[in-house]
Amino acid sequence: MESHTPAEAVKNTVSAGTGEAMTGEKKPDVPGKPGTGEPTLAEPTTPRGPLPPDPAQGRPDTRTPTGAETGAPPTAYGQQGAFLTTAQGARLRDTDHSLKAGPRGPILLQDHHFREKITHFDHERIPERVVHARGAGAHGVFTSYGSAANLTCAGFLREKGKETEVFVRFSTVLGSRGSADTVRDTRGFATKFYTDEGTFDLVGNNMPVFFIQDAIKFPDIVHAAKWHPDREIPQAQSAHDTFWDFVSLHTEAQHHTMWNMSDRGIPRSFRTMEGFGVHTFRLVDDAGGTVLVKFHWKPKLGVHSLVWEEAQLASGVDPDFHRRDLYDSIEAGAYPEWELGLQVFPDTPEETFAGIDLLDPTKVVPEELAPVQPVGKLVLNRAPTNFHAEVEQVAFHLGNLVPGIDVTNDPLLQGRLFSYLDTQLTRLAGPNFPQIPINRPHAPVNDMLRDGFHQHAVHSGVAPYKPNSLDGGNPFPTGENAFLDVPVTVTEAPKVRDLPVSFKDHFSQVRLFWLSMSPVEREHIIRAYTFELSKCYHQEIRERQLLCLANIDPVLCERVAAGLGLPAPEPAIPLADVTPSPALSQIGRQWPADGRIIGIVVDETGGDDAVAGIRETIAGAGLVPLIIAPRGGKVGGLTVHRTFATARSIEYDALLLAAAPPPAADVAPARGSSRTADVDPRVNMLVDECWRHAKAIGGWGAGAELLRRSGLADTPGVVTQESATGVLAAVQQLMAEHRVWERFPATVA
Ligand code: HDE
Repeated sequence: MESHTPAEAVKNTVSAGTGEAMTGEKKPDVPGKPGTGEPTLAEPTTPRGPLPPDPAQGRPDTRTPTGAETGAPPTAYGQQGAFLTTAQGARLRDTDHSLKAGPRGPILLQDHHFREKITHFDHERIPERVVHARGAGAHGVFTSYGSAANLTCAGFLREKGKETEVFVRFSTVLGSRGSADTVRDTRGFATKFYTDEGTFDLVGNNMPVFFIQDAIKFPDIVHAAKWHPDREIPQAQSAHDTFWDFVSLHTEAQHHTMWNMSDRGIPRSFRTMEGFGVHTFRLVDDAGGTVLVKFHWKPKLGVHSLVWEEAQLASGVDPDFHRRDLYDSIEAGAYPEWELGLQVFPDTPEETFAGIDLLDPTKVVPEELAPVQPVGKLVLNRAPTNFHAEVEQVAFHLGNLVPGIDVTNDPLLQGRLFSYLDTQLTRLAGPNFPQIPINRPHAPVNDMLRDGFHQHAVHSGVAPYKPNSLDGGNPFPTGENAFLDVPVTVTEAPKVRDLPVSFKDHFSQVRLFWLSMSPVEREHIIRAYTFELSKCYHQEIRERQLLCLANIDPVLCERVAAGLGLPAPEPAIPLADVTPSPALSQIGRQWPADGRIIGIVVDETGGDDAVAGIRETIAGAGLVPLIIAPRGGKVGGLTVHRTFATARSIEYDALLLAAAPPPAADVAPARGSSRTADVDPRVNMLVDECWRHAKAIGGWGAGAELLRRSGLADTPGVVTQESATGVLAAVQQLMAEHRVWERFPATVA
């Protein structure tokens, strides 16, 4: 391979001077056009300096699935050498013109490069996931605290300080791949632990319960919740008739439905979501002893949500809101972080704890009854290099278990064990998807799986069967560090299509959730039900859902009924007597504000002298300061990050006003009388939005004056002082509680 420095390369490519961007080749002259003396077909100009290949696009590992080097020559892989080639490695002179019968003629079938290029392009997309199609992922590291050593022999959990590489994919459930991030929905939280003992996948959600108790109903809930089949609308929404038709008829879905209607359905970002394994799993220790556990992810920054108006705005203003936040925070070094925790229960034959059936995935065990015990830390520190290769092609599977972790008989979990492997056969086109780089175990593999579509390995040996003598009997089963199917006794029972009686309680835990919410969270839940049911066309569906709400709580039912203009029905069953679980509420605690974003509004002059210092203090505290100015570029020596044309409340966790910028000449003035008509209307809108979205707001100097004139200065969470540093300190304190909820006194106790 010829080697050139990048500088030489650029010089060489540009010097061709043909107007053809960066190809380094001359355009063939067009016959009939007054000639330049150049031949009709381009001479092979042999560019001396194309840019060297991007190292990030290096060839995949040359390991076979057994972990051994294939010894394959490098030419077997793409993205090598300095020059453009066909997929077969033949160098190309031109990739911008198809081969034609004359410059004005039709394309020739013999143009193999054209056909190869277009054919490959035609097949670039793979089928999107049937659910969880919209998502984003990142790489990271899991570090074990060693605190689970007495519970499991799984090395990645047992050894203190042990680091394990992970890949996490977050997702919404209902929308298509291109749908918006901030819709009201459950979020997927799937983690692939590449452990030394094989890959362990924890394929969970940001809610601890599920809509159905038996996997056989999954197609029903998904068909009901996805778009209507006739028009394929609405996209990524549960606010439509078929969803509410199903959940109102199928009351075991009521618990998960209330989680969706709560603030958990509209997370602020992936890094402020909890994660749950949902099902109960079984851990096995060295001696074969077992406990039942539920997995929890606890975000370092706390659990925070958007407000509904923000979620709706973001769907239009920035549909990639969560994806962007994930990658921006990683890039800024504010790595998203969670603790993995376990709720631990004795493994009794009843598989029940405090009267709660541990096999029922519509139930939680309140943390007050079984505390979540931290066992390790997850840090996401690397964005994908190629979204398709990693995020699209990653394939999770509940059956990816390691020694020390086993499944239970939860009927939802049992069905999932089938589904995840099955779906990849279509989505990733055949059975060899575990060989795709993102899916490759980091533990050595020595399976006897052979051939099939997209086989990457060149397996050696003649006897891929057991027992064999021809390959010396290899490979050998072993009991050492091997996966153990816990020999749980399966009770002798008739074959039935049924569920345990304990699964029939569909309302008590929904009431528990409702009563555990703070007043402001209840207010949000009421509004969410009212919004969603208002979007249904069928009166009988609304009425049936009100009947369900009556079985949960009379205040909830009455308020939603009032919003719909319907009478509130009486409950059909006695209201459950439950003890609330404060741990379920998101509000009322203080959290670190790391990586949170503070917008600073300045004018053409860049605000006052305090701004530069304030910006540094914010960045020094691990937060992200964004300067918002009338125009891009620099103002008063400050780099502008957002302009008035692009700044909306959704992006900021708090807003500081260092100025009261006058209206720009090209912006229509505010209509009607306004106490702040002399201020740019977009700044007024930003301040109003931040106030409505319960965000901390501060101002000094002209900024404080603007807040006073707007009538906001004496309202909760608005700080006006002359000292900029004093304002910032007060705003940071407010941010620890995430929002200023006092602005909206709740009307439900
Ligand atoms: Fe999934 N689910 N699921 N699911 N699920 C899929 O697998 C399925 C369930 C979850 O980022 C599919 O590769 C069935 C519960 C996540 O790639 C599919 C049932 C929970 C993801 C599938 C459930 C989940 C999926 C679609 C009922 C939380 C995204 C594409 C028994 C504990 C993973 C794919 C990613 C994806 C089936 C219920 C979480 C079809 C049959 C409960 C996070 O296999």
